Amino acid sequence: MFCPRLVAGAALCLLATAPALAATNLLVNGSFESNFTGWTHTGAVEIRTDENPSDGTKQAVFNWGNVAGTGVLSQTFATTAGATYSLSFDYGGFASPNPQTLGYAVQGTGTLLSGYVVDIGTVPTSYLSYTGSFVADGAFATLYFADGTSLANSFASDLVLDRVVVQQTLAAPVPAWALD
Ligand SMILES: [Ca+2]
Ligand SMILES: [Ca+2]
Repeated sequence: MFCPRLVAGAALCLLATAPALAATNLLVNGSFESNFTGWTHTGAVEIRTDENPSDGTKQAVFNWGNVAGTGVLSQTFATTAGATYSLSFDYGGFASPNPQTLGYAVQGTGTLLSGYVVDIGTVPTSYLSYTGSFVADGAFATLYFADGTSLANSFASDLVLDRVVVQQTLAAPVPAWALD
């Protein structure tokens, strides 16, 4: 606490507060409102408006039509080694109640986070939200999404992704040498 003495007997005290971490999305175009801007995409993934986006008017749709789940999306973003980040996204299946499988991973120098989520198709898309966290190990990390839906389960169902957000939640610890 910082208490400069202004006049006899009176002190103005400023509470010491940790610098607030701005809750900004570190990803470019995480809601796909600018189509694939900021994302690298391969395989069966496209931007659509007609499967009930969870945020805005556009969404990423994997395995649209009766094709196997081959779509991959990725985006690289700057990180601070040792800092903690959250990853969140909305996902769902659209149309027939076939299970739609979405793999996700965050790769820095090593694999920082990975797993997969599954949802069955509904009309309209009923979204589920994933939230996870990871600790960065370098100056950059890459977020990957990969469709793991089989050809059989892709028939009459699609996998939908929207509102992808990466935020820093904790700063890197102060190194011990700086505390001396
Ligand atoms: Ca969107
Ligand atoms: Ca499909």
